Amino acid sequence: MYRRLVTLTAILMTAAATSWSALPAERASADTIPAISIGDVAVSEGTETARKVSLPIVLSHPSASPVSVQYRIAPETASADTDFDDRDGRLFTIQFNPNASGVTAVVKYVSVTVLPDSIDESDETFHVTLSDPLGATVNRGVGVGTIRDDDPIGPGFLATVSDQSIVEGDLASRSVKFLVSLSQRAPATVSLYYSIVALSATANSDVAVTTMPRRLTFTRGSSGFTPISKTISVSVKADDLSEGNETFAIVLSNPSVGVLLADATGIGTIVDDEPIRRPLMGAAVTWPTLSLDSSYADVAGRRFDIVTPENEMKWDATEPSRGVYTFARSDAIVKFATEHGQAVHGHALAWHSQNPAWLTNGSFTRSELISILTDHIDTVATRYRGAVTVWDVVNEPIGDDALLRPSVWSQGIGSDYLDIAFHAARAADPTAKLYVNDYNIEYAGPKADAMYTLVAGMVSRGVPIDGVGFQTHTFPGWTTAESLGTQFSRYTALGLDVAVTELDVRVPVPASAASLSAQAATYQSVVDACIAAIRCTGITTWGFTDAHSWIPAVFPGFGAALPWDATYQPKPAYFVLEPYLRN
Ligand code: 9MR
Repeated sequence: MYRRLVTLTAILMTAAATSWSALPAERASADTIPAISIGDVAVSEGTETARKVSLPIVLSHPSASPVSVQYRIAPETASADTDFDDRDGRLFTIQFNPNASGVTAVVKYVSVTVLPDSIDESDETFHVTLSDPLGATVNRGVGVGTIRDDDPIGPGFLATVSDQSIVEGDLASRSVKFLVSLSQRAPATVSLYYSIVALSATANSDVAVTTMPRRLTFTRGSSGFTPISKTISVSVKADDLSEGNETFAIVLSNPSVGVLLADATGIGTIVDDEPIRRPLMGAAVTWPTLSLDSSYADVAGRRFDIVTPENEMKWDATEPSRGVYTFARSDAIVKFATEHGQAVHGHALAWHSQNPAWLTNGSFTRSELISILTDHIDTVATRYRGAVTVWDVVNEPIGDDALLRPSVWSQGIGSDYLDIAFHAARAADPTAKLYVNDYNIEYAGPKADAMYTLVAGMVSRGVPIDGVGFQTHTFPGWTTAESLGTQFSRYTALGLDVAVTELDVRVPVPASAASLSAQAATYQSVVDACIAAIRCTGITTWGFTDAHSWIPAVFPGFGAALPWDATYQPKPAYFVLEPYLRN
């Protein structure tokens, strides 16, 4: 244990102007020296050998004009032992900006070095004395503080690491999540810099970590410090050892003083046996633009893994007259995708919208409608077997009222039209993943619940459904990683895949820098949710350039919803997606 009773002396100098030479008139008389005091001096953070001491310096000043104060920490006069050092005798400047009542406080942090001693430790008291610019002591400027050395800062005290798990990555790079907990009695906030200084794999040594120092700031809650969850990147080198679970250790250090925090060691396991994938990145594309705009075709062909025909596989495009199929445009997109090594997300086999007049205006019996539906699905899904890897078998089955949406299908066949459509799709293409796709199911609410009930019912009946598409037409702040993750997890718990299928984030136009930054944050939330959900297969944006988007026509005053602007320049949202996009 240590005992330190010390005194810090701060010499304070004041000036009304920021320039030291321009002393204010009020400085001429001791009576007009602004009242300065120090309150609540406390150690705010630090380690065994270096602390920061906070000095809340309060100025009570009648003037509305700003006042500059210069101060110096004088060599300490420790009354018990001399284990504090001032920084370097430097002059510091504080700017006070009096508020309406003329009173302001500025909290300054002073770094002190704590020299080792062998005296028993207890709470240590020190005081800070301020003096006026001429060196005379201002008696009001005295503060008393306590260093609680009983709460050791350094080895033996600090952080514990637990709960490590892989949250994302592919075979060459992973992110590992770990939880750092802090247990000590200390001031309300404690900052700790850490770097990953050691990592050892017991199975094979193919893991490396970034060692850049990072800062953790712990805040005290009612039951101690709130643990902090952190994610670090590790790169995994190829090796020829047989892969098994690999155990590694993370040791935190405090690079500011080089002290190793020995207790801050955690063990984690990399489950190499489980292939970890990046989400497939996709975009909706339209054939007219793809065929006419070479910039559009260039980005579409190079940057995405999967493309969704925005309109070309809808019923009005593929079967405009009963039994007469027109596949020129959908074929052209499939050819484009194949030439660019891309998969196709088929959209959509059964929907209430974009149906041809013969279908919506016809008076068909239930059994005729079932034949029409299954014939169509058979024809289209068979044609694109092998190219289409995911089908939106049914699009938007739930209405905004959270009931089964009225449509030619639900009204003409009944609620079992979904089961019929999925069975027909599986029969036509046994390998494509079969999805139901909808919007406004990205957050809790009656519609999300109705979708879950619908899908859970299909699963329980053995209907061949593989996944749920979350369209995610949203605006900044609306869709959060948490809300999306909560909805994802309901379906992944059923053994289904999930995907973001039509992402765009509309903002008022013309877009401001602030709204584009908020937009990027929402894109990030979607990426975070998809990365965190092991069964989120991909993220598709509805278009990719603001030059071609459905938003302005449907939401007047809004637009700029996509990652590339109208001239194909990347926007902040692009840089969120970039790590996952193809090159
Ligand atoms: O982007 C599509 C637009 O070009 C069409 O005019 C519109 C017709 O309804 O459909 C748009 O795509 C929709 C998609 O098929 C289903 N989810 C909502 C999309 C935006 O309306």
